[in-house]
Amino acid sequence: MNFHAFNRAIVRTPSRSVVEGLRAVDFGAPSYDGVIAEHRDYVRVLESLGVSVETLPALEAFPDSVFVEDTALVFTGAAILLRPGAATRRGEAAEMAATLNRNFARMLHLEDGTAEGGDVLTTPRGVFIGASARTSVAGATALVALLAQIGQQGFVVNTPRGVLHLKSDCSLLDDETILCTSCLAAAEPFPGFRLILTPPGEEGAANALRIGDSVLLSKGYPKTAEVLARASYNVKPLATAEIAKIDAGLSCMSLRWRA
Ligand code: CIR
Repeated sequence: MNFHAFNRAIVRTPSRSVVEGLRAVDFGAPSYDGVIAEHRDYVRVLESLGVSVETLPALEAFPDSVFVEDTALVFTGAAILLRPGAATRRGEAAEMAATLNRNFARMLHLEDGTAEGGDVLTTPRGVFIGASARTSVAGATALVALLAQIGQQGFVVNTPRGVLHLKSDCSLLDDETILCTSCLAAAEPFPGFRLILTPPGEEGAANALRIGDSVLLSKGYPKTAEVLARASYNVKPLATAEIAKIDAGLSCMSLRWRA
């Protein structure tokens, strides 16, 4: 199976409250109009790549609810509803339940600990779950058991300390290759994979998103773009400067699967 042949996605319109989104370090609030523009361009690119996108309405009560990736894991035919670790985000999962029920024949629920989708990297060799400040060891362990029920093998690894999510520092480029920061690579969490490292100073580029034959990459990382182009990836730069102010990147704005 080609792990990037997504043809369906769920996104959520950013709420006006997105300007109050969680951030580890406050470099200033993102502008609402700026986030809307980045989200609109993101959806357009997904659609241009043949993905059918369902857009859910904004949720003002949840400033970070545009980052739907953290609420669930989705696979062909099955979804797992997660339990976000951030207290202000916990209710986002329940808001996603009805949509998942409509789209997936099988639905499982994480009942123990916490886990956010940003900590989960799905690959052809298994599903890597990063224990982090948001994904507890109990949540990650319970997730491994749920994954087994839908025929997926889960592995618990560590998200580097001080990094929000595992996928803040990595992304799957193809069935054998992961784009990864040096910091994450040092722990050797992905045995058997070829790693392409983000050049020093461009760690923020690691949260890329492969869709079909394209790799969506945050704008402003020219060295990473060059490394990927030289390795024959078809790079599509997308603006993420506003969502980056609230610690977000490209994977977080959608749930993606092949129907
Ligand atoms: C948060 O701290 O939860 C949000 N401000 C950013 C979430 C980004 N999610 C992701 O990359 N999966």
